[in-house]
Amino acid sequence: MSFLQSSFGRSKLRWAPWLLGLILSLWIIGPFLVNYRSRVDRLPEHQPPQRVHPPPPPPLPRPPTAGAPPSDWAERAHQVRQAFLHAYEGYRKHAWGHDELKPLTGEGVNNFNGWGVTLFDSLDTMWIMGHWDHYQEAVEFVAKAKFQMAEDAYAPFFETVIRYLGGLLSAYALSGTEVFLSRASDLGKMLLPAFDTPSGFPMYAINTMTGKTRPGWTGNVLWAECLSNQVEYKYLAHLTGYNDFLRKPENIMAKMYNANVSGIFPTQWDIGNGRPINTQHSVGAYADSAHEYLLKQWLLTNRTEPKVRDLYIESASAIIKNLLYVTPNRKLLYVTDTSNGIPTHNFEHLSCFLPGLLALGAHTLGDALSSRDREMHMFAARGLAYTCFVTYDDQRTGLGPDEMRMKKWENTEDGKWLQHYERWEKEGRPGSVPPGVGEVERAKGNDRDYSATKAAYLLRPETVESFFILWQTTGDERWRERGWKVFQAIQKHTRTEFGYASVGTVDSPLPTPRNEMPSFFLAETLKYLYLLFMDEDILPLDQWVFNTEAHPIPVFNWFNWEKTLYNITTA
Ligand code: DMJ
Repeated sequence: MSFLQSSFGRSKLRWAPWLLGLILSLWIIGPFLVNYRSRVDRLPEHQPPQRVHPPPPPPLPRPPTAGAPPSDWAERAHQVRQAFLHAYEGYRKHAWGHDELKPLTGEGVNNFNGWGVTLFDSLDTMWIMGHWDHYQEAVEFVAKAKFQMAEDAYAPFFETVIRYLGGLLSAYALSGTEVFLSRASDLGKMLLPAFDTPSGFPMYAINTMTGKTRPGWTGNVLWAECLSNQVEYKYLAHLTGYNDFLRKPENIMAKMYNANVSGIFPTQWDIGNGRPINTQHSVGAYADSAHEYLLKQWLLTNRTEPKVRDLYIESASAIIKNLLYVTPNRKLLYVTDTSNGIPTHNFEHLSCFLPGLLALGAHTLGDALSSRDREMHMFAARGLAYTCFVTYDDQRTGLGPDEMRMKKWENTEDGKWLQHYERWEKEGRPGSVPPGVGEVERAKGNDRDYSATKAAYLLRPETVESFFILWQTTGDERWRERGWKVFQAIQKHTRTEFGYASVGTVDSPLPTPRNEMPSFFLAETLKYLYLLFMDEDILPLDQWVFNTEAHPIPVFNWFNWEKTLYNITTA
């Protein structure tokens, strides 16, 4: 007989041991219950927006029905999938392990560190298109990557971040294959010494073994180089919790917030004092992806960082005001660059990403843009993307030149798009669209309102990238039809026995091919065309942010502990 039984056994207090037991249990498990309850309450805030990790593989397009013409979009998507296969298998067979394929001679070339840039840049496209055998083989290659280099060699920081690091992070996000995250973290760390400059802006190139850096041709830093690492490093910081991955690129953003630049940021910056050193304004080379990363940083962290959003709005509105012009005859809308406020009237293929960016902004910024501005940004997007298309459609190959000189008005100011826009508004908005947005006839002869200053087509993605975003944001099928025309021209004029080749002269019936197939053709051009033709919305724009090399990165929320640790202020 136990002590408790003997004391309480038959007395009125015989329930007391049970009561004591209950109190004791509550005392032990109570705090857990309370804690669990508050954890459950906090969960929604901690959830990344509607993402299952990893999401199931995307659907594949229908293979063509025997003999039928490719009349529907699934069949067109299938053709792009086959084009990717031709390019990748050429690389795999003739240039495996090298950076890029020489598509005329069937050899490899090492022009981006010699680590196999085409393979890294292609990982997510293979996943999206469901090329499983090639994907699996590539995983094994990536698993062994060491990112080593000779003592006197240098990796270009910008290209290495957007192609290798962006490729790894995207492949990890899509597939959940852990080795991609490990390699991304290795590479991210090896590149960090590039930020160790007095300003914190990255040096042009770095040796991944020694950490030694070297400047580029300017001796300073281009704005695109400063602001084209935040998307990749922010996501990497979120995945790993490694402080420096966020601190170093955020330090650059702090310099931008305090730079007191109103409107467009100049193209060159002093790597010592972190101040602008020229007055050139551009959306083309030297600046392009920096404009992109203002909006995309805001989107990436689920629209919670208004400071960077406001920089985007200011700069996009200033671009519309100062850099957009229409040509005198065909009223082609274009974006140019200025030096000391004087426009050059050059229009680069590289700038054809801008219409997609403006459309993405108009689509996502909500009340942060007035309704007039939202409509104007959207009209600018449509007009610019259409001009990009016209510059393809006018040529005998159907491919667009890399750079053009646009015809200007006698009085340059008369060509400013904003003037035409405001006049159109004052006149009661005649027709349904402002000047520079309507369709034009195909040019006969040389009456084009522009001439090519660089006549090559380099397999670049910017035009079809914008078509994809315009299709996603407007649902207007004409963007898909235009993309289909571009794809057919690519098939006709750039396909070789071994892969696809850039061409030297777009306005010639038999263009001269060049012995180069840039990795961005597989990472970007074919991916955007594929997504444009797929009927399913595989990567919704409110859940994924494409880095500047078209690598989709998932939207995420900072955890509370991250906000505290990294000192992040959110709205
Ligand atoms: C790509 O490597 C990237 O899109 C970059 O931002 C600039 N352009 C090339 C392709 O044209």
